[in-house]
Amino acid sequence: MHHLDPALQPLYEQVLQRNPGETEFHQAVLEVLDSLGTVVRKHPGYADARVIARVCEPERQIIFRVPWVDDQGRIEINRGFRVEFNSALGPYKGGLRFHPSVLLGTVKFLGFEQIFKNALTGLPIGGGKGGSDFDPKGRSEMEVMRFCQSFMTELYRHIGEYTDVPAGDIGVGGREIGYLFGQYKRITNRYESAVLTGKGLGWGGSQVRREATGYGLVYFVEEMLHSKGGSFDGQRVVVSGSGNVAIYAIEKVHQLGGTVVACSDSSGYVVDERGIDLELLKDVKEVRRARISEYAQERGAQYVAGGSIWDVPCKVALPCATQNELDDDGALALVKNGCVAVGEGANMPATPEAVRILREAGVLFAPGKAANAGGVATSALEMQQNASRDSWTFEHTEERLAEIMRGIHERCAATAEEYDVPGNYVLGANASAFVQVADAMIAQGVI
Ligand code: NDP
Ligand code: 2IT
Repeated sequence: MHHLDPALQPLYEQVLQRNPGETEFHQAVLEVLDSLGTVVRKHPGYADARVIARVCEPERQIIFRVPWVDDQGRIEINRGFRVEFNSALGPYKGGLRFHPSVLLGTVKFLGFEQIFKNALTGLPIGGGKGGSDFDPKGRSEMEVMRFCQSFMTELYRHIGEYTDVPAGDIGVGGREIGYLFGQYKRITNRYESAVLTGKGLGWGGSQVRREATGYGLVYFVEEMLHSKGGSFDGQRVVVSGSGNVAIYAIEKVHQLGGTVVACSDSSGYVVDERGIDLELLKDVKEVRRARISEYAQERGAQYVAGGSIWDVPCKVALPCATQNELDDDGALALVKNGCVAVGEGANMPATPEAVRILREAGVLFAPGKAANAGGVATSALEMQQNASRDSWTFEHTEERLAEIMRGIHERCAATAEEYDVPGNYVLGANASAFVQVADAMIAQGVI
C-alpha cells in the first residue's frame, strides 16, 4: 500500500470511492498527490482551501452516443467523451483519442494530466481531453469521415474558441481534424479557426504542430542530459511507438547526432542497427497506414513480433506509444543495459514501479506532463496565430517551441531544488504546475 501524506490520504480514498474502476485515473491522481504531500507541508493553505479536492473533480463531463453507417450499410454505435477538467488558466485544451480501449477513466486520466501539462507551458490554456472507443484500424477514408461528422454533430455544442479547443491524440491526426473542422463549420456557419488545433497548413494550421510533441520531447531530454554534461550526440536511442510523437522524436534525435535503433507498434518492434530510415518509416506509417513489420521487411531489418522493445540496449529510452507500456521488467532491462535517461513522449507510459526502479538506479527521468508538453504548447501558438489572423515561419515557430521546452525544463529543475529533491522532475513538474493552477482557482473564488 502506498504511503501518502496523512493530510492527503482521505482525499485519495474519496477519489477511489467516487470513481470506481477508473484505474488509470486513480494512478494519475496518486502520482500527483504523492508530490503534493511535500507542497502542503510547506504551504498548508492549499489543504485548507480544499483546492486539491477541487482539482480532482472535473468541471464538466460529457458522454454521448455516436451512431454512424459503415461501408456495408451496417449501423455502428460508438461512445464519445469530452471531459472539461479545469478552466482556471484558459479555455479547456487537450486532444481527442480514438482507440478501442478508451473508457471514461482513460479520458479522465488524460484530462487530469493535461491540466498540469498545460500550466507548465506558461500559456493561457486550461485542461481537457476527449475521444471515443472508435477503432480506426481497417476503416476506409469514408468511414472515418462519417464517424468524425457524427462525433462532431454532438461535440460542436460543447466546444468553441473561448470554451474548449480539442486537437489530436492517438488515432486522431491531420485527416481527422479536417473532417471534424468541416462539420463544425457546417453546423455553426462560423469559420472559427481556433476551435480546433492541428489543422492543415493551408487553412489555419501552424508550422511545427505536426513535429512539436516529438521535437519538444527531444529538446527536453537534451536539456536534462546537458545538466549532467551529456547530449544525444553519438548515443543509441530506443523509441517505442511509430505514430506522430515517435516519428518526430526520431527525426530530432537524428538531427542532434543520435541513432534510433528500434521503434514499434502494437504488434511488435523492429531493430535497425543502421538507424531507423525515416523516409521509409513515414511512408509506411503516415502514407500507407501499414504495420511496422512492413518497414522491417522492406528495410531488411530485424522484426520481433510481440516481445518487449525495452530489451534492446540503449543509452536513452523514449516511450512514445501509450500508457503503462514500460513496466518494472522493462525498467530493470533498461537499467541492466546501461540506460542513463528516460523521457516520456506518451502520457503516463511508465508504471509507478518502473519510475521507482529508474529513479533508484539514478536514471534521469522526464515525466510526460513536462516532456511531451511541446505538442499542446504549439497548439496554443496555433490559437495565437489564428487570433491574430497571422501565420509564422517554421523557423520562428520552432524557436518558440525550443524556448518553451527549455523554460519547462528550467522550471521543473528549479522547483525540485526548492523542495530539496534536486533532479526529481516528477515532483518539480507536479508541484510547480499545481501551485500555478491552485493560486488561479483561489483568486477566482470558490470555483
Ligand atoms: P498515434 O496514433 O499517432 O500513434 C500511436 C502509436 O502508439 C502507434 O505506433 C500505436 O501502434 C502505438 N499504440 C497505441 N496504443 C497502443 C497500445 N494500446 N498498445 C501498444 N501500442 C499502442 O498517436 P500519438 O503518437 O499522437 O500518441 C502517442 C502517445 O503520445 C499517446 O500517449 C498520446 O497521448 C501522447 N501524446 C500525443 C501528443 C500529440 O500531440 N499527438 C501530445 C502529447 C502526448 P498501433 O498503430 O499498432 O496501434
Ligand atoms: O496529450 C497531449 O498533450 C495532446 N494530445 C495534445 C493536445 C493539444 O491540445 O494539442
